[in-house]
Amino acid sequence: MDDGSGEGAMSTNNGVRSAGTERVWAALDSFKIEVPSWGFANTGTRFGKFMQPAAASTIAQKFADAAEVNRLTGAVPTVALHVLWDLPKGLGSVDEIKGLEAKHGIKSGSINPNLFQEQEYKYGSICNPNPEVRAKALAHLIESVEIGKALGSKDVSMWVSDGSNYPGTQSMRRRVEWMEEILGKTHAALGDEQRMLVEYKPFEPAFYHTDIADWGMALELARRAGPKAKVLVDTGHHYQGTNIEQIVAWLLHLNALGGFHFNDRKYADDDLTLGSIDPYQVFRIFHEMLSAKKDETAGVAFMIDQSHNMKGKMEAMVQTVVAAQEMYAKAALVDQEMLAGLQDECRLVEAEECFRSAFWTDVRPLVREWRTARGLPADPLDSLRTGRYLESITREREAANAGAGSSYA
Ligand code: AOS
Ligand code: ZN
Ligand code: ZN
Ligand code: ZN
Repeated sequence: MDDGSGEGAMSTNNGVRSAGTERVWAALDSFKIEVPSWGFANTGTRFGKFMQPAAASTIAQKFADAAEVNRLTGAVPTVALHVLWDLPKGLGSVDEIKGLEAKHGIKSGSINPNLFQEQEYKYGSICNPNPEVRAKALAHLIESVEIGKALGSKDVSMWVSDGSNYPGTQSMRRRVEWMEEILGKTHAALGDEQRMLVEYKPFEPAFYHTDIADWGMALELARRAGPKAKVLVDTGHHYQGTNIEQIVAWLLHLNALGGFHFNDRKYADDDLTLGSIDPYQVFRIFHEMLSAKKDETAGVAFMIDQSHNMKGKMEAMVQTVVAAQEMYAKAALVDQEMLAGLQDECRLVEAEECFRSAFWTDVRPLVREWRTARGLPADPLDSLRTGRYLESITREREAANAGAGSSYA
């Protein structure tokens, strides 16, 4: 069967590019993904940290690292910022960030408020029964919105870690009302170009109930907050077996998908590098994006949310961006028209094979050709290893990263 997707590895046939190749190049040209500042810093598990000599500690170092990933892959125009970790002076840190943007040629991406680290948030932030704590959380959210405005960044990504650990210890119902009120006020502060992305997660750090546990709750909260609020899908934030691509399809249909936090997992919110466990999952999500209508996917933000502490920070990030580009290229190989025809006729196996053979096509030679044509390194990971950047940051940061790895922070 000519499934229209097997031609991926060869970009030309007698100088004529196939339709699949055209689609892949167009997809790669448009593919952009945001890296998280925290993905370059030392992180760990609750059992401890293993320090890496080249890990970034300052926002200047994180910007430099993100810019290097962009230089190697051509796909990373923005870096996500964490208000507490990257802008310790709040709005007072904005000038420094602007200086880094100018220096490195990449922009600030999503602004991530921190509603989980302060002692006051022990029993919750925007759902805390104490009105003073809620007011503090709201003030932080408003400041995050203002930071976003000052930086010209589009998205404020809201991960609300609130929840409770034992049945009966909190009123889930009253907490919904408190949360709605604060999300509404935060939405009201947004500028014309800004959006609020509502992330959901069923577990951790709370292990009985989480206030925004799934996409239904996130969707309803976003709707009630206002038209600039959308849902953020973190791929690690689902129960085992959840059909994530179906959630994506629904949110696209409802024009409610704001963006993704990409990572991979085997068990829970493991934050492993993208595609390391289940590349087919990534492919299936990208397929939903590429087969949706253009107006449904416009503005959907691709962001990485990983904190790998075994792989080198730079290596892990480059590997992830490359994996994302490859999966996106594979998804672009699917011949949508042919697939739709096979689906309509319920030719199940042929439809599945059309889909699957795009996934199984080795697109790496094609992606390499695209990289070379765009003046990018043909093999980003190899360029990272053989280039000077890693060596020089290791030398510069080694002393600062020595020791102090045993306590979790
Ligand atoms: C936490 O599990 C979420 O994935 C958050 O999106 C993210 O890791 C956090 O916002 C970083 O502070
Ligand atoms: Zn996330
Ligand atoms: Zn997470
Ligand atoms: Zn995660």
